[in-house]
Amino acid sequence: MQMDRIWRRARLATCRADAPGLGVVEDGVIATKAGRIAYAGPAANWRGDAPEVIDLDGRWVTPGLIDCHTHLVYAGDRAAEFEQRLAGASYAEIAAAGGGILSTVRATRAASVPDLIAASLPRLDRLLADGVTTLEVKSGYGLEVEAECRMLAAARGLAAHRSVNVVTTFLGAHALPPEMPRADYLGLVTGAMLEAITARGLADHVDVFCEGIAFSLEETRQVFDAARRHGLPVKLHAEQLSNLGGSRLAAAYGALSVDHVEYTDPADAAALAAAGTVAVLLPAAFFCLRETKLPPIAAFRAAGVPMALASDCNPGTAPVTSLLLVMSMAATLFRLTVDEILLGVTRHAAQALGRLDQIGTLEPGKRCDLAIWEVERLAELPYRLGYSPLAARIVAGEPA
Ligand code: DI6
Ligand code: FE
Repeated sequence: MQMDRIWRRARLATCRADAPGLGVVEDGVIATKAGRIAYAGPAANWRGDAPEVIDLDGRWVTPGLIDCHTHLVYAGDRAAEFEQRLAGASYAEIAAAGGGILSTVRATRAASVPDLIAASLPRLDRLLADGVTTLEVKSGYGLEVEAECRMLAAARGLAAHRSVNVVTTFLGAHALPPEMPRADYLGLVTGAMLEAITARGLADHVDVFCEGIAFSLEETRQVFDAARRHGLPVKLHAEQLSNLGGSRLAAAYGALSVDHVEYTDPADAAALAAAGTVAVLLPAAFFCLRETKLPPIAAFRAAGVPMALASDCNPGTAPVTSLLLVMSMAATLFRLTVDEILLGVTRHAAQALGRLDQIGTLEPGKRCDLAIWEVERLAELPYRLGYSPLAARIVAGEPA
């Protein structure tokens, strides 16, 4: 059969669910046709040709990496607050003095869509240099109808500037804007904001920061009910700093993911597994906050909860733009295995975005998004710190 492009002499980590471990194929071929994977498997079973045949000389190929939790789009920065924190001020004290999330809200409200895109592209470029082909971007620094819409429009707009797939999440329930009582803001999020965002097709999911310093379990339920009325799947920032029961609630709503989960009760793992909810681990936020409470990883493993990894790229608690560094942190801080780390940025990250039918594994029919690596062993990806051995990034079958 005639293909558009073929990569041969590749070592494949297919990450397929029906294969053990990473579904490795030592002498592999990948063929693409019309942007999709037409074949990914052993050379011995391959018959076909293409105008372009690329010899990878034994290089490793993984699915293009997926960063399934970011706050990449925002304006301004918080380097001065970082200095205050080094001098002893706490995150909570800075927030109480009008800094923290609200300082990013002020800068973001003042930015146009082109401003937001221009501010975000350098961060995006760093992620792409690590082999990222899909990323999620959340709103949540606008906290008013038009500013939330601008953030999401900017996130969608990134795909017009770079070869990357962007998935968007409405996180109006990130913080309380200073100008409005709680109940009124909740009404705005579940009413006019969600209506404007769905009418303009700006969001793929809805998320809430369920936390003592943010939104309660009951408020989370209200936002989830509103998301359900609009037919949008939900995700949750759950148990980052304390346990309000967010993971259990998220599982009850069939959430795609619960994210952070340091304070999640190990007993909740069974409910997450039954609901097919992914636990998204965010080791860079853990690191930056000098957190010591580890997520209940043994319970997730025992119950079979899929674990994903993401950057949480944000100006406050995770100013990181390297997914490879996050993978390294998952190894050293969380003791994830190399297989868990790689599945965490491919198959499980795709599941956390509800996109497993499209991306996340090397299987026929999926979009041909690949990362090609100049490494001998895949362990080199989390092993090295601050070095990207990416040889090529392929998006929808095309070198990107
Ligand atoms: N969890 C976090 O760690 C960030 N947001 C969230 O829901 C913090 C965002 C910020 O400080 O700007
Ligand atoms: Fe986050």
